[in-house]
Order: sequence, then structure tokens, then C-alpha cells
Amino acid sequence: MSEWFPEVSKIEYEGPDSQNPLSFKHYNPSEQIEGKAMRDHLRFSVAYWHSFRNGGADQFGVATRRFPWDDGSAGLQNAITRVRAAFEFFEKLGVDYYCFHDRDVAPEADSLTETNKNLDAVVKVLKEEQQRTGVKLLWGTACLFAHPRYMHGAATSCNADVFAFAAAQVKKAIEVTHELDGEGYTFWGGREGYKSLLNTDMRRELDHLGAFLHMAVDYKKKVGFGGQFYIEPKPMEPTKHQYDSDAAACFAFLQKYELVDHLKLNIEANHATLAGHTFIHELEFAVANDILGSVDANRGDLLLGWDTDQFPTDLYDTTYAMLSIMKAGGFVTGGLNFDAHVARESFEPIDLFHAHIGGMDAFARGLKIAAAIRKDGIFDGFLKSRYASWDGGIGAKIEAGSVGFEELERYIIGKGGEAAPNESGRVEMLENYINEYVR
Ligand code: XLS
Ligand code: NI
Ligand code: NI
Repeated sequence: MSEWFPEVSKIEYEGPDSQNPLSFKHYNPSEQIEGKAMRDHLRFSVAYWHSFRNGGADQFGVATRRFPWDDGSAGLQNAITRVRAAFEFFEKLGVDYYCFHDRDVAPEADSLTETNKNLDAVVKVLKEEQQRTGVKLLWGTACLFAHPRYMHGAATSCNADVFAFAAAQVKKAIEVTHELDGEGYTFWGGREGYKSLLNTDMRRELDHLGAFLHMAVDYKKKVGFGGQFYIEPKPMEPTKHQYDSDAAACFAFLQKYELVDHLKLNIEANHATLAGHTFIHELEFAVANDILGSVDANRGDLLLGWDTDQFPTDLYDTTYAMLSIMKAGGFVTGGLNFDAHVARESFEPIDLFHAHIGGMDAFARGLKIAAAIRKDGIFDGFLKSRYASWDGGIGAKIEAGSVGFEELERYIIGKGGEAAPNESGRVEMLENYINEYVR
């Protein structure tokens, strides 16, 4: 099938010396790294909403992109044609996964019943295309933020009917994700937060969000959906403050509402920077608490205060990300979902290829660099010796919980009243090491 991208054939790995912009220089799907194929380390996914629904409109201007397969209508036939174009793209790009919101793939009608019928019609085609191409669903989700009914939020709306509508919508979204063998389902709390605290009962809203997620967990069990649930941290935008503001806030929330066993995190690079953290901080926090699930791979602009969702190109970021992901043992159900859109001025279908090829190559390089770093073991060795005082003696006793303040006071006094001297953290030396690998 070569209907919508006739000028592009399957993107192949041509190696670092290739001059062909429509080839991979680093992503070689079957290449083995640490005994596992690159494609299985990276598990790339295309975000349907950004690549197939985002026309490039921003706060100051209308859409700049109307792709040839799109007739501009909100009709069902248009939605179906778009699915065919999307799968032609996935296939030619050679990604193994995609992700969608319910409303990205099928139009919303005047009633939930009619809307669900539209969704069923499109899901039939998605299934057909998945079977034809072998491309799989990484995760599904529901759009609980675009329609005006969600102006006050969805699960955290002041309007109980809106909560009920959102529940019905998520119920259906879980069903179709299950139907399509999705490996996961993401909750991103688009408007689950507030604009003003003057009109917000925060305690009640948080309780409602906890209750909503429990209902989702119950329903998942009831229908036998075996995919992983994720919650995706983001601090703001469109809200002033979103409750799942960063990985730590999500973890606290999940613990309070006893949801830790049921949800992992979907960490997005740009959301980390909006939260005033680095991407690597959010990943490391998730890894340290065993809650890393999946990744929305994109990049923000540090000079702009919003979710610019650019494609990832920074090799330091991709290297650090792969180091964290590999430390956690790699993805199980998750993957690298390009939650990213091309620039407003990149309005041709071919730009979708350039963008994804760049992101895939950037992560393939990050993977190779991370594997080289792990193989040499310099950083592991440094870490081991930096914490050596915990491997025996008083450190081991503290870790084992066998001493308290009184024993520790006696220990220090017994040593002549002073702690052992510190050693340098060697920050610059370590940064120099990194530069030897990232090139
Ligand atoms: C928006 C979010 C969104 C989620 C899915 O900022 O990143 O795209 O990934 O609802
Ligand atoms: Ni995202
Ligand atoms: Ni985002």
C-alpha cells in the first residue's frame, strides 16, 4: 500500500555514513545490544494525536497543515481514511507501536451512544490495520480535556454528572484498548487541577480522583484487561496547577489512595522541564521507587514556558534516559512514545518522516552510548566506591536498622569525636568522562 506517501519507501538502516535523510544512521532494529534487539530496547511508538490530528494551530494562528488524506471534515469516513494513512506511515517508518486518545481516532457525536458507535467503527479499521501491518497499540487513553463539558476538570470536576460522563468515557476507552490488545492505558489528567483556589475544594477533588482511578482498576479486572495502567505527571497547562504535577506528587497520591500496585508512571520529558526538573530526574525518581512504566519521548524549549512537544534530538538526554531505563531492566509493557509534533512551519507529510527518523536515531545513539558506558563500568565503579562506607562497619549496621542515635553517638565519640574525612565528588571529572562517550 503506497497511497499517501508515494515518494517514500520503507525507511532502512543505512549506517552513520549515509547521506540519505530518509534513512536511519543509527537505528538498526535487529542489532543486538546487551543481548537484546534495538527495537525491543526502544519500543518506539507514534502519537496519533500529534502526527495525525495536530494541524499546527497555536494561540496566535490557525492550522498550517492539511494533509492530502484529510478532507477537513469531522466525518467518520475521513477518520477511517486517516487511519489508513497513519498505518501506511507506521509501516514505512518501521515503528512497532502507536498510541491514541479515543477522540483522536473517531469523531465525537451529540450523545455518548452515537460517539461510541463512531469509535467502534474506527476501532474495526484499526484492528484490521494492526493485523495487516503487525503494528501494535502501546497504550490507549481518553481525551478528558478538549470538550467544553470538561471545563472544570473530569474526575475532579465540581459537577458530579461530568464525573459520571468521564467514567463512562474511560470505561469505553478501556474496552477498545483491550479489544485492540493494547499493552497499556494512560491517565493524563488534562484538566485535573485548578485555575483558582478561590473556587476549589482541593481535598474533595483529590478524593474524587482517587475514587475514579479505583473504579478504573475494578473495571479493568472485571473485563480482564491485562495491560498496564500509567499515570502521566504534568504540572500545569492548561490548568494553573495539575494534581499529578511531577513523579513525586504522583507517587504520594498513589500511596495515599492505595493505588501503587495498579499504576506506574508515564514520564514525559517536556513535562519534567515544566515541573522545574530534568527529564533524567523524573526517570531516576521513578526507577528509585520501582514505578517507571513508559516514556513520552519529546523535548521542551527551556526558553519557552509551555509544552512545546518537540522531537527529541539531544544526545545527552537520550543517553541519560537510556541509562535510567536500562538500570531499571528495560521496558516491560512501556516504550518510547513520540508525544511530539513537527513545527508549525513544517507542514508537509514528509516532515513527519524527518521528525521521527531524527527522534529514533537520537534514541538509538543514546542506547549505544549508554551500553558502552555500562560495559566500561566506570560510573558504576565510581558509585560503588563513593558509597563504600555503607558496605561494612557502621554503615552496614545503619542500613540493617540495628543501631540508633545512642549507638551512633558512642561510635563517633569512640572514634575521637570526628567523622572520617570526606572524599571529592569529582563532578567535573565525571562530566568529562560523559563527553568522551557522547560523540
Ligand atoms: C499532554 C500530554 C498528553 C498525554 C496523553 O501534555 O502529554 O499528550 O500524553 O493524554
Ligand atoms: Ni504525554
Ligand atoms: Ni505533553
